[in-house]
Amino acid sequence: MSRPSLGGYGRVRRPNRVGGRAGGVEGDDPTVSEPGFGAYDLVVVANRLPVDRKEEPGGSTSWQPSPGGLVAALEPIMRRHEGAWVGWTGAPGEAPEPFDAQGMHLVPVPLSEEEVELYYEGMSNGTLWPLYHDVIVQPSFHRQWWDSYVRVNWRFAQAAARQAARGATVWVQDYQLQLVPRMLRDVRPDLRIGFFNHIPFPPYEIYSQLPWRRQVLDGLMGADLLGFQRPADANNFLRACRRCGLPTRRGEVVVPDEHSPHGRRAVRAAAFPISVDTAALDEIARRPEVAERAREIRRELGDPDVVLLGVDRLDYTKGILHRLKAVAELYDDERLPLPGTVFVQVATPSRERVESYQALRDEVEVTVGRINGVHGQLGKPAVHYLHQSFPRDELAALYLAADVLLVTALRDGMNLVAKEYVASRFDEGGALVLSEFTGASIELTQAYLINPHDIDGLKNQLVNAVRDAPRERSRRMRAMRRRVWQHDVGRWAQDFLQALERVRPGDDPGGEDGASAPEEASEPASPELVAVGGRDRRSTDHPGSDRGDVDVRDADVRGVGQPVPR
Ligand code: ADQ
Repeated sequence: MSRPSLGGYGRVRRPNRVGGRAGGVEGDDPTVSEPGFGAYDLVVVANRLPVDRKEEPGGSTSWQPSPGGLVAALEPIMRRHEGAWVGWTGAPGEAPEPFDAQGMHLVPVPLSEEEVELYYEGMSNGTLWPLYHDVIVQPSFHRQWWDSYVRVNWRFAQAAARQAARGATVWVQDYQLQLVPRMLRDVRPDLRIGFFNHIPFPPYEIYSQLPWRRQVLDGLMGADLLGFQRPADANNFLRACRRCGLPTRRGEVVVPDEHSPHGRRAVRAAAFPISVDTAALDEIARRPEVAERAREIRRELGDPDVVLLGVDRLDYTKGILHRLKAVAELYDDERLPLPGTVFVQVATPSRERVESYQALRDEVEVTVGRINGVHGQLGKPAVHYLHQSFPRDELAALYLAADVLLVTALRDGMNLVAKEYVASRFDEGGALVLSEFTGASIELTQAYLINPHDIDGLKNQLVNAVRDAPRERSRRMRAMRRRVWQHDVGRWAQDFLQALERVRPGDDPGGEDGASAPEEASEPASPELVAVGGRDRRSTDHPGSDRGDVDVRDADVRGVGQPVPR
């Protein structure tokens, strides 16, 4: 069976392939060739490195660990496996030489000013981000952005191929690098390749708008295991595959593969909901100085009866305007008494050069100003708005100070803020109002769940969260804490890597035991897409509903939605 023919990656020259053996890679420059293998058994490939560059007063630079769940999750594993991390420093221009920090080998990938604009701000954040988040904002489609995306993905793939030892595991992260799995497999078929999508994978009706929908699927298909936040995301992906003529069965896609002895291989798709470092957050929140700071925050706010809190990147997916609308109406209706209530909205600056983010910031700031204009008093704003980043312990103090955390995302892969809040509430106090459009809502079912588009419903649940008896609030918080203790970020990484370990590259997915034999597609493939599977499946396809063929055991294995005994 021939490999999928996708018509190439647009106008960009595809990387040359190294035939049937594992070997070296070629660079952007065809005269440069680096045969051989790297030294690392585990290579993480992510858009960003896990460190931030810090300019010291004397003009020198140092590297500080960048806070974040992914780094916390992977750091111990990276240390154990002698891992390398390939990523961008966050600043345009030349990249520093690879260096060692925090027990990891860090490999900076350079991005030019133009690539930051086209690949990062353009294709990643102007096309894929809005498309994958239910087109809350209209995605833009530009061929120049796509070309840059291909070029940059290839650069990341090359860098990873240079670091990976023979037979190593490479774990590619997120939507900015969806072509890397295929590019890597082409040059290094010896590798075990995993990919994790941190954001939702949209329904096919939305995904199909992408002019490069075939190429992106082909890019992902280079992986052995594709991880998604929710079973629904994995199902959306599998359905897109079927629509493109690739047979799927029980959470696997069968793809042609000339490197495999059987001429084909299985790509598994499953849900692995990401989480937080629960023990670390619990420990920070228990520090006496953090508890003292939480008390101080309430004093600074004027000792109100009720503190409402929102903590988000300033992003249109987070539903900040919906939240402000609900709170303002509750002030209007006097169902939230003033001045006894304050709302603190912390909004981290994000993607500030992207137009839709500038427009959102303006709208949020005008709205906050309007609410304070109507409801504020001298020295007592009704909404405190902080467009700033905070260190971990200050966030923990804010979480402890808040009676209610509001998470009103319109669409969110997971939402770690919700889990951080729960992990920090060792006192079993506080209440979580949580959008059902977050991945977190599948696990944190004891939250006050809301549909952020239903402003009346949101208002009612917010009032319930404020007014419910402390016993009821503690009962809910206790149940949610059990969940985040048992499913922390370490378990997420371990589950994913163990599932990737179980991939046996030589297996025949359509082999005699029939365990994972391909099934017929359940929907007609789009006529122009049938070439993806290497053969025309139209004659065997029959229209029908999406069978949602992520094996339900995927969900059970991860415990999604399952009550967890303590
Ligand atoms: P994000 O969209 O960035 O992540 P989220 O999961 O909530 O959303 O993570 C935000 C992180 O930033 C949290 O760790 C939070 O503590 C931190 N943060 C927010 N405001 C801050 C502030 N003012 N100062 C300091 N830190 C702040 C993407 C996806 C999510 C998915 C994650 C992980 O969009 O759906 O949960 O990746 O997979």
